[in-house]
Amino acid sequence: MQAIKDELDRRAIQIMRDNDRGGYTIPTHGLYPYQWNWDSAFAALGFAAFDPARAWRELEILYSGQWLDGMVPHILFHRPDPGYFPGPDVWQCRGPLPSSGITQPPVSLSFARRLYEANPAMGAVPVRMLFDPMRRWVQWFMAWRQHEGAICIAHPWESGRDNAADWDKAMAAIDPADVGHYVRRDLDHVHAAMRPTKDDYDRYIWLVQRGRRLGWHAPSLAVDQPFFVADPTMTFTLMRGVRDLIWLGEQQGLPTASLWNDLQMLEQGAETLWNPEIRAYDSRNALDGEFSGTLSNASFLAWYGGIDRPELAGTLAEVLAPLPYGVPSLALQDPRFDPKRYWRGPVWGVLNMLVGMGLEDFGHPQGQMLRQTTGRLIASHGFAEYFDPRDGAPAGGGSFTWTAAVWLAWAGVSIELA
Ligand code: 9WN
Repeated sequence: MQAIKDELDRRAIQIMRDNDRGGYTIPTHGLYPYQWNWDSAFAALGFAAFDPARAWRELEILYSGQWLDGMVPHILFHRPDPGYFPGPDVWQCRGPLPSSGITQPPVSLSFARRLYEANPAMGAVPVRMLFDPMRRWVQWFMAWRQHEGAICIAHPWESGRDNAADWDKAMAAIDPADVGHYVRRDLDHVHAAMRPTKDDYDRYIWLVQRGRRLGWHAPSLAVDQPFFVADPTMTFTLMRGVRDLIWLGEQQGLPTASLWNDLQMLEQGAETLWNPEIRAYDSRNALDGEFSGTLSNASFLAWYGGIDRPELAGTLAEVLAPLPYGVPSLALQDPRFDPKRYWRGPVWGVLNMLVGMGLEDFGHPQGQMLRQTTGRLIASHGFAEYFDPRDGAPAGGGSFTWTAAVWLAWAGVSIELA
């Protein structure tokens, strides 16, 4: 058994090294040739298992792309690559590095704490350097993405769960008739059945065009928002991030007062996402107040955010029961369930890990179970981008950084292979 684990460790490390572009990591060769925000945070955790200094470098480079207003972009386009659309020429942003104009879940705030805890002597300098940029990013979320205390997305890509069923109704309100001609590049790499539809893409690009027209100026973008949905992914990752940032600040004697206020507001906001009809956290359209009625893997991030809700454990048990590999991105019972299509059914190692870590923090046995399940999924089906939740068949891109990182940081640690 030890030999199998050693071989998987070796392969995971090799993937991280192959995707390393000298200080930052791409998610996978071909499909995603740039630095993505939350992928990079997972990459840092993966590196921490074998090269802690490199782990901090990943975060430092990510924050070097921070905008003056505090936002940390979802993609940094360090070197041009025609293999991905939309590239820097489409976004036309004004940050310190060529970037996209939207953000992604702030898991890097929490992963910085994990890096620090693993080696406080090495972490003291990077924490002192990153603390203020991190705090400014939190302020940006509270100023420009907050609605009744919950954190919203202004583009489906911000959630990291691009084509989740959560956004269907809100996206339907956008008329992308004037989007014009564009050429997708993702379909050169992955079968169309595993990717978002053309209807989705038209709206993704239409929202980018709107941002560009408004110069990516946050106050202008906030007027007559066409899409603004309060998202459990953002709300709970930020909530956890703020808790961990407070912890880091206290370790290093840095100012945390504003963060306590933010945390209180986020805790109130989380309550507005509880949908009693599905007995779980749900996304809520901030423009009309309607819940989406979606049981997704983000519905179970509450523990990760620091909230224990016994009723939620019952719903999770029902969602997990019919499937062998962890939390699907959409519950099997949902008529919109599509086992291969990206965030509308497949299992993602990263979400299994966040949900599992939260459960473990509260001592719930489901956490350890998810860790073992995810470990076995990767051991038998490889380091794919995501997996069919019914049989674990690999889907999307291969040799994926964050799946390797999940293995090294969590799922492969204390794995019991049969
Ligand atoms: C758009 C890189 C990213 C992940 C997202 C995932 C996917 C991009 C895309 O890939 O999104 O940001 O082009 O499909 O949905 O979570 O960060 O791995």
